Amino acid sequence: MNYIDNKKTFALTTPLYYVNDIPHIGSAYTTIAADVVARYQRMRGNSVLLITGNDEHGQKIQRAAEARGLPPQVHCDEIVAGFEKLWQKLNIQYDRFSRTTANRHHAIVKEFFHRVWDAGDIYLSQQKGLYCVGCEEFKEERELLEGKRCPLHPNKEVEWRDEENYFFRLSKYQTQLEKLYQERPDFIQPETRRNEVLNFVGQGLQDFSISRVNLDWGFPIPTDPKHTIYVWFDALLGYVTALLEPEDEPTLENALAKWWPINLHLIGKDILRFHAVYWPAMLMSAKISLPEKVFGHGFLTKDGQKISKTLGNTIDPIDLVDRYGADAVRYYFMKEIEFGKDGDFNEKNRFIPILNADLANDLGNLLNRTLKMAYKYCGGEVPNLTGADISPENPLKTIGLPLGTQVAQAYENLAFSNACEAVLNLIRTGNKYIDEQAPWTLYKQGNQPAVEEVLYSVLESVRLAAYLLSPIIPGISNNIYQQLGFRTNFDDKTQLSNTANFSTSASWGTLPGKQKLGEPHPVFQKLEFSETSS
Ligand code: ME8
Repeated sequence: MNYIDNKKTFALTTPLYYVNDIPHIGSAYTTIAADVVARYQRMRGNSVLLITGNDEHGQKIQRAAEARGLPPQVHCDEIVAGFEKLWQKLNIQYDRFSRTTANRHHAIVKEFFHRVWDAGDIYLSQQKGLYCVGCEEFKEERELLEGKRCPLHPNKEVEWRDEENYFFRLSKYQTQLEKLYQERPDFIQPETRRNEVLNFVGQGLQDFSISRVNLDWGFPIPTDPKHTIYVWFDALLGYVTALLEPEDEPTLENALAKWWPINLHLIGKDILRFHAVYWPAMLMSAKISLPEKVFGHGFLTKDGQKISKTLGNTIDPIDLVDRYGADAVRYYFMKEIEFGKDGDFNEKNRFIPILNADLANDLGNLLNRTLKMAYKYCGGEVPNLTGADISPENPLKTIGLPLGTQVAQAYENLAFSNACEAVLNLIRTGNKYIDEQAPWTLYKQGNQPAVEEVLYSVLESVRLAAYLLSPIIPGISNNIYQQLGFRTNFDDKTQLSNTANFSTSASWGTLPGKQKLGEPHPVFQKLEFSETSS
């Protein structure tokens, strides 16, 4: 394990998204999840490096630029700016933005190529087959739909290729890969994805071509510049380039010094093979240790249908955030879709009702009504109690005490939706508890100690909920913390990376008595369905 200043390092990646088009809701989905993991790891006091970026080379991008009548680099720069804008709007705190057109990336690709070449794992041969430019991948005929169409890109025909290419000796790594999957059963997650990979590898691995001819947009093969390096061979190394410190010379040694091995590659199920088969084999060939884990999540549909331009049902994530805010979008995807499974986006019937129920009615309302009572009955201060003063039978204390550990475990397992459900259970119980206890009646009866116990335990539960949900809804959590009288800023990376903070803050019963409360105001405005602005 790597320790820096006594902290564990945790490096994670999103895919480096293609720049053939403006960002897709799917890219937003993976990146939100990655940001949640990064924020959780920072909360645990770890040193975190979140890598995202763009994959800019290859035929698909070259054609997209041609279609717009732009030089490829100009096209890429424009699209990349759109990704950066989206990440800012979604409150994604990435540490590195990897662009495969960067000069330092070229240096890393060259050095890596030479290592694989020196290992004797690259040779020239004839490549014949059907190529899907959308996937940037050769396809077997049995993988295709009728009319030789790729199931992922059915609006485009695959193209016949018969050309001389350089090949990577993937087949040489068959046994080593199988050993890897057996010895490290967690390497590929979830289990269904692991099984897909075992099946694929079990059929026997074939060498794959890592160069293209008649394509300018990419890096030349260092030993034979008539060939261009295959986009995937180049793109996967974008993760390594991203590890360089800004002032570092771009060498593999420097890149691998501090953050390698990467702890988690978060990807969608569509690019599993590249990450769980090709990538470890490439690293084995270059004598580089392997990443810790590859997690392939499911695919999003819209109103039950595949999202595609042809169907005209794409969702512009920027428009969605503009209409509903970052926390709403982040929460919906993390809470409503079991991470790893496919999931649906339905704006009117699921997105809006769920956000209104959970964030406005349950969480927001509980804080708002309790704060108002704390002003009325306790002079605008947290009642002068600690968790230890609250009766062990108190239902909020019973749920609250083990909650920090449960939710931490859910985040560790990337079970975001379980994390949300566990917190919501506390919140819903809080609303029920306050209705049953009726502090307004207790106050009229002059039972001030009972009023204070009720209000303390509810305020503390809202605090704990805000803390534990802060990786998912940092804006709302900041707002709740301010209303509870704290100056915490969940967007401040330095403030959070302190291990002691987590054990205190994730424990029920740590809200300081007599803390001056902030002004009550709704933390989440009820959403109305609005038509897209575009
Ligand atoms: O594959 N549902 O880039 P890409 C969920 N450049 N996630 C989705 C999705 C959907 N409907 N559609 C896309 C590439 N995604 C390569 C990666 S990495 C070195 C190179 C997400 O722009 C999901 O994460 O096609 C998927 O794996 C990724 O976008 C594909 O992004």
